[in-house]
Formats: sequence, structure tokens, C-alpha cells
Amino acid sequence: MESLTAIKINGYTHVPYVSPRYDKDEMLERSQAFYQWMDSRRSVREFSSEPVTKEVIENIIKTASTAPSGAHKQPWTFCAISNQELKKKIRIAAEKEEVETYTNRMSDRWRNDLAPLATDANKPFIEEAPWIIVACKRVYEHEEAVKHNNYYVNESIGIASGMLIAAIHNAGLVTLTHTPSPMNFLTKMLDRPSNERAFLLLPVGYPKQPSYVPDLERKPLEEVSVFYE
Ligand code: IYR
Repeated sequence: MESLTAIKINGYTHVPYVSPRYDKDEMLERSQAFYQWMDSRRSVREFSSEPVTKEVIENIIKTASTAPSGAHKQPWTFCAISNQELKKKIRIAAEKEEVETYTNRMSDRWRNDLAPLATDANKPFIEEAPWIIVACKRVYEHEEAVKHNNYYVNESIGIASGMLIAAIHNAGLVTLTHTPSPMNFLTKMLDRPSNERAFLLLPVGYPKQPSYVPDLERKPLEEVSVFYE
């Protein structure tokens, strides 16, 4: 077979891409196996302090950064923190916001909705997990002192964060999407530039043993999909 070569479109190089192809049975089996694997993921709120190698965290971040993004701007920075002192400072600041949130910012309905998850303003996992990753979105880029907004920034960082969570699960580790609000204290503490905003805080590590999660069900396919055939 003739091997394909690069072509030019609008003066830009496009290279041949061959996507993997599976026969029908293998496709069905892979889709089923991946669903079951992803369905075994749970958000975990209690972490062991057992260390995780930096290289694993690097691979997880590289995976997240394969996400599609608006105009391929990749408008994200993943801050990975293992420094114990910094984690402690972040925990204290996050808990301060959370106390305010749980006592004054949340409606009764919101508090009731969270009751099955057993969350509260205490966030020991920020200090106890070996790593925390703060996913930051980059709202704009500077080019010669001019600000250029990035595109679909929330969609892009949301997709990348989903892929980060999948990569964490794939490594046999657990995480939690923590959203201390407001989060500007994080951008300051991490000394991030003015074009970056913290989006999610994710502790990464092993669950504390024994580990418990709420007895939740996921919505069945019929409730989360409509097919138009
Ligand atoms: N940000 C708080 C509160 C919280 C809100 C929702 I919606 C959750 O699903 C879980 C928690 C916290 O992280 O505790």
C-alpha cells in the first residue's frame, strides 16, 4: 500500500492520521469493558498519606493535556503540589472559605442535598493526600502586551479535567473534585499570573483504609439519553 504523505491546507501542514479500528465484536467488548472500568470510579474524601511518584502525576497531567480545546489553545495549567507546608496553607485558607460557605452561603436545600455525601467544611484531604492538583484555566494570553481571549475556556478546562480524573482512575489512584469557593486565594498562593483562574482542586492519592463511599446509584441510560433514529 502506498504510504500517505503530508498535505498543505491554507498553507498549514496536515499529516496523515490513522485511527485505530476494531472489528464489531472487539468494539463492543472494548466499549463495555471501558464503561465498567469507568463505572468503578468513585469520588473519595479520605486519603492515606502514602506517597505517589512524581512521574505518575506527570503522566496524568500529560493525559489531561491531550484534551481537545478551543482553537487548540490548551488554555490550562495544572499545578501539582506535594510540598507539605504549602498544602497546609491551602487547607487553612480553603477551610476558612468553606466555613463561610457551609454556614452562610448555602441554602437549606443545598445543605440537605449534600447530606448523603457527608461533606462539611473540614478538608483534611488537602493536607493528607500526597499530591493536590489545582486545575487553572487561562482566560487570555498575552502577545506583545496585548490580551487575546482564549476560546471556550470553560468547556476546554472541563473536558481536560474529566480526562485528568479518568487518568487518575486508570493509574489506580483516587481523587475528588473539590471546589472551595471563591477560589482566588489559590491563584494568589500559587503565585499564578493574572490570566489564570483556579477551576478545580483535586487531591490525588490512595484511599485511607478502610474506605467508605456513599451508597449512590448512577442514573440509568434511559434517564440520561434520548436516541433519534
Ligand atoms: N464546595 C463545597 C461544597 C460542595 C458542594 C457541592 I454541589 C458538592 O457536590 C460537594 C461539596 C465542598 O467542597 O465541600
